[in-house]
Amino acid sequence: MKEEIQKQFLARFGKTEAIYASSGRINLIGEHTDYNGGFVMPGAIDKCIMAEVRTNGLDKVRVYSMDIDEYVEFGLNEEDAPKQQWARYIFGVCREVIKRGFVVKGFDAVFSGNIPLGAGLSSSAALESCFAYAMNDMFNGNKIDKFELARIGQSTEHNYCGVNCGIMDQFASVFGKENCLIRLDCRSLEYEYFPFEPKGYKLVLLDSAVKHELVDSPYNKRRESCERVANTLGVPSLRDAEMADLNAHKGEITEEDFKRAEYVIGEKQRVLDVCDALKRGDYETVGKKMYETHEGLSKYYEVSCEELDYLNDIAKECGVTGSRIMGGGFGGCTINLVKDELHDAFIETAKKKFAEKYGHEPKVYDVIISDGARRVE
Ligand code: GAF
Repeated sequence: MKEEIQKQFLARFGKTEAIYASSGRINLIGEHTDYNGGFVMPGAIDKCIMAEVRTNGLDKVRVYSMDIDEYVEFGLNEEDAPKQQWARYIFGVCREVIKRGFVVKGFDAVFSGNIPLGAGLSSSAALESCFAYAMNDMFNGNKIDKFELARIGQSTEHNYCGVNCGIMDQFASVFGKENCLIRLDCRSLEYEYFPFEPKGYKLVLLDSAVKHELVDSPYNKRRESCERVANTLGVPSLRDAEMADLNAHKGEITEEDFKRAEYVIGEKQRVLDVCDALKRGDYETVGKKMYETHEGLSKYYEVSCEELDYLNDIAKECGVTGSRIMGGGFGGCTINLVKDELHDAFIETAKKKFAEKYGHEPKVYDVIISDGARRVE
């Protein structure tokens, strides 16, 4: 990928200078807890967005997306926002850096990536983190700390892309570390690296190929439900609520909002249980909690879909240790914790059964937990 990007850059803009990358992410457990001030357990993966970037001495950005085969130019003022969604991520990052009092000057860029789009692996966070990292390195002597780099990506989603996401994806993309999951407290941003090399198990993603699009999706509505309930309970966020509090206010909360909050409160505890289980090397418990999360996301939070529920059922039938829908939902992948000896048979069965029912096989990705944002050259 690197050579191809550099070749394209040379052809379009002459001379190369620096190349940056940032990763997609998985999340073992802790879904839809980030914007509720709760805990998450993501890790960056060995699939990334990579960009060659060089200052151009102009007051505009010129950028070519190799994968979409589109070229866009935009200025750096608020009114210069491009129309193309992919370019808005880059524009948003530039604006958020500038709004924080840091510097962005005109630059040229060519980028590409190998993170499957719409699979729930946070290709957008990777794009944001890659450019946030580049802007910091090229124009600001790396004065912006990593927490702020993650917040720049998150604000880009809020202010330029219409998704009121939490901090998990950008944090994982910026802070990712080889072979480690990150237990992140999304309220304080305290984090701890958890070595994750489960001997005898593999992490497998099965991509349903159902389109996953958080913009204009009910994602923001889920967040609003949680905020309404927290308000009714008189707490800053659902992180501060227990089931007893929720039950005590049952009469003041709609049935739908109640279910959403019930899921979030349960999930908060599951992340902590999984951390304890990981410390003991107890992968059976980890897997059990993953199934519980799926059940919650499907029946209470209602962000799953028929195809992902079916993949989850197949995993259960095959004796897979843990399986659940991963990411924001409304399509995308399941994440599966599979014993080595079951791996091949599970994948074969999942492909066959899924294809019989939906006419196409799910895509299979084996993932390696890897480093996050970095300068490659
Ligand atoms: C998406 C969002 F971007 C994250 O912030 C998080 O809420 C996730 O959905 C669900 O856990 O990836």
